[in-house]
Amino acid sequence: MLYRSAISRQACFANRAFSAQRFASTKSLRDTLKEIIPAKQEQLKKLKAEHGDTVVGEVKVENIIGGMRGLKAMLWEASVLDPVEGIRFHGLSIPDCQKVLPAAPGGKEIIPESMLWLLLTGQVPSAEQTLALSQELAAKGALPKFVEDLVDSFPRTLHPMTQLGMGVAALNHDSAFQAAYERGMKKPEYWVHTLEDCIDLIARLPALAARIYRNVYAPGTPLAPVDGSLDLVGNYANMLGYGENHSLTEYLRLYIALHGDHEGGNASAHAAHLVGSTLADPYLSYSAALFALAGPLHGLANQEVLRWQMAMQAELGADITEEKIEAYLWKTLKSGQVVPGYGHGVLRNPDPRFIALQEFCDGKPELKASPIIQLVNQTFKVAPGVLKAHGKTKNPYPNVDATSGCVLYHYGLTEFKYYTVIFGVSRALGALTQLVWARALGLPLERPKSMSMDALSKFIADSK
Ligand code: CMX
Repeated sequence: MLYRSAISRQACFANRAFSAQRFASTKSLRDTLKEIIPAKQEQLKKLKAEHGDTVVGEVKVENIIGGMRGLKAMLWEASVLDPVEGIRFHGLSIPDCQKVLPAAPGGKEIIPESMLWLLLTGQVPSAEQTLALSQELAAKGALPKFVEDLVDSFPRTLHPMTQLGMGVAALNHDSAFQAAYERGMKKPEYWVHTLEDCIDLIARLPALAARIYRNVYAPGTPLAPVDGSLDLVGNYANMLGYGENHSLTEYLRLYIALHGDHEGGNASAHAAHLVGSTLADPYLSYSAALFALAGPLHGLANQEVLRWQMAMQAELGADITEEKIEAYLWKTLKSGQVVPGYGHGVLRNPDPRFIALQEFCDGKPELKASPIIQLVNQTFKVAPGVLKAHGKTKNPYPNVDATSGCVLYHYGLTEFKYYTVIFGVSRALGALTQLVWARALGLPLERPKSMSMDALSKFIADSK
């Protein structure tokens, strides 16, 4: 609870919680979607017809030259990010989700299958529906032989994210959407085949990601096959070789569920949306997202955080005080580097995902006692003050990456170059959900208008 007070404004939003439907029927995922899609299509039609020319905001020169920051220009259904209170998935905050979404059998943390169901439908699934989805994913989880061979042919030195993106792109060999498109399917069928591809891809990601891990970090060792009795993350942990570690498996469930979506404007989600808008299939669209995620300002930050915290630990020695951390933070900033794990393009408060992961740590004595996690906590006490004094970042608070890798490290998953791959397994939940909705709603090709500096200067001169 130590961290939750840091976002006390969240309490003001309590009344808005649970806008998602709390109790779904026992219908299948496909039947649930079939039932809700017509109403959403109608909503969009009405918005277009009745409010198509309503002005939402203005476009300033600073938006055009500033990475379109803050510009409301995309439709994204599954989640909305408030700068102060953080992410809500169909209206549910992270603490709401922790209360209502089913866990894995024998576990306590949100199981990603239940988050996927929520993201896709806006409804909270029952334990039975979640289990049925787990079983479907496990049944579809094995990789085609040619993809195994492709991944096995990569040099060990190729970054795991490059391998993941290439593996995902190659899976489009079996794309149901692409095959149906070539047969001349009609528009109302688009979402059905998109959904099939999305479920198949989510199902196969653990086997692909685990194979990359085995090849890069433990070549020649056995790789467990997908086990039909396990959930998505149970299988992933098992294939990574950590199936016996219940705490790590639970952590991965929580991390993958919470990281599943962060509205649409972040680089990976937006890349999937942009590429998907060309009617490229979900495999090609999501491989684009993975290459965006591989950038150090985005998903690669979790590997950078650990590298930075460990360098700090090595330099400061055993007796680490807040004064020493403060001096180290200034040294980082004065050398022109960013403090990894701090700042955000939208958030202006500590990231609730960071808080949820810290609370997970608080509940485990071994994590509370872990020197690297203690260092994360100490840094959290000092860094916001230093970043405020530095005066550049609009958000001096931690984002989710400030802690995510340190827990993996504690449990023995010490290969930090691999951490973004786990993020990549997770982000599929939200980015692929939106592809289903984009096809169900018939969203068009994305095509913003660009301007040159000369054209901008002329526009400014002419408008004086
Ligand atoms: N340390 C030092 N300087 C920082 C900073 C940090 N953690 N965060 C932002 N700044 C600086 C920016 O580099 C920028 O400086 P310039 O004006 O010299 O270019 C200035 O503050 C203003 O930036 P901003 O508007 O606050 O932040 P942006 O939206 O441009 O960037 C982000 C957001 C995340 C890329 C940035 O905060 C950052 O680089 N953080 C560290 C890397 C990190 O943790 N990334 C993970 C993001 C989480 C995610 O992808 O989900």
